[in-house]
Amino acid sequence: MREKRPATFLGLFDIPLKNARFVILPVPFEATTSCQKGTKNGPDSIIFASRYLELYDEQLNTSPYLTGIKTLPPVMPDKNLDTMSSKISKRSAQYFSKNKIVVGLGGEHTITLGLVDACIKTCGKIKVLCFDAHADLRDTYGGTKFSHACVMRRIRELGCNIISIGIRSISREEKSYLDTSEGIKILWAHQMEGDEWNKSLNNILPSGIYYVSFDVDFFDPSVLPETGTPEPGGFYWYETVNFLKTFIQRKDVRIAGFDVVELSPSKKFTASSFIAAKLVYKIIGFISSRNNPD
Ligand SMILES: [Mn+2]
Repeated sequence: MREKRPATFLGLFDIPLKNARFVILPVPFEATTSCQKGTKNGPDSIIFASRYLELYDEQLNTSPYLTGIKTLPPVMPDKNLDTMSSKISKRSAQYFSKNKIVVGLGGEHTITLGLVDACIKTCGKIKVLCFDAHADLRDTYGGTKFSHACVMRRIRELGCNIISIGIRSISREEKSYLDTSEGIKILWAHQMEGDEWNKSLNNILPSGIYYVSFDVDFFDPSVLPETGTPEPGGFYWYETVNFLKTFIQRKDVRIAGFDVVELSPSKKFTASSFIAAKLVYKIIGFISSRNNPD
């Protein structure tokens, strides 16, 4: 039984870094969550649930873990929000620079800033594709520039283009910023009804190197209720996974790293944690099953 195995992603035994194509970086950081607290328990809960997933993927007819997945020690939280970001950046840069695909497990959405910073420093010009219910474009929130509600604005200030999809909650201040800024594109949830968004979105997403940030509140709360700030009108499992498959397997797109953030598990053993864990493994599977190796 795999539950006797280590407390690693999928319960896999440790492998040397050189044999890993993916590194799982848990970041149990929570300082500014607005609504439902508990995102600091996200990484542990995802890892716990992942140990019960099947290693074989019937959609891909492969066992994606065979490409090498190593779970790293967590980045321990720091009280200072600014230094936490540079701590995450320094840790993850060690792996981006070795061409590893870094998989950040949050934690609140703020952790994405450090990960993207490291990704830019080592991969150069990248684009950020963000799945989220919220625009996260505030300049400050709760008295800090490093709130989860500001993360995409801070990332834009790093100089990379952002495409945010599934957005269905934004303030007037953020909308004014959006209307007067370049380099940020939003696809609103109300424009993504029906089956067509999968195709039309792939037509407008440019080629290039991407960092993907997945806030689990992109999903409808009926799919995944346990998140920091839930919003109605979200997305379902298959439309999301099918979009990810088409996008990730495009020959003109490369994924340098990704994160899954904002899971706020009420207890260790929940459907929301399983869904987040399976999402991580699905994305790993889509990246590792591409015809052209990265
Ligand atoms: Mn969000």
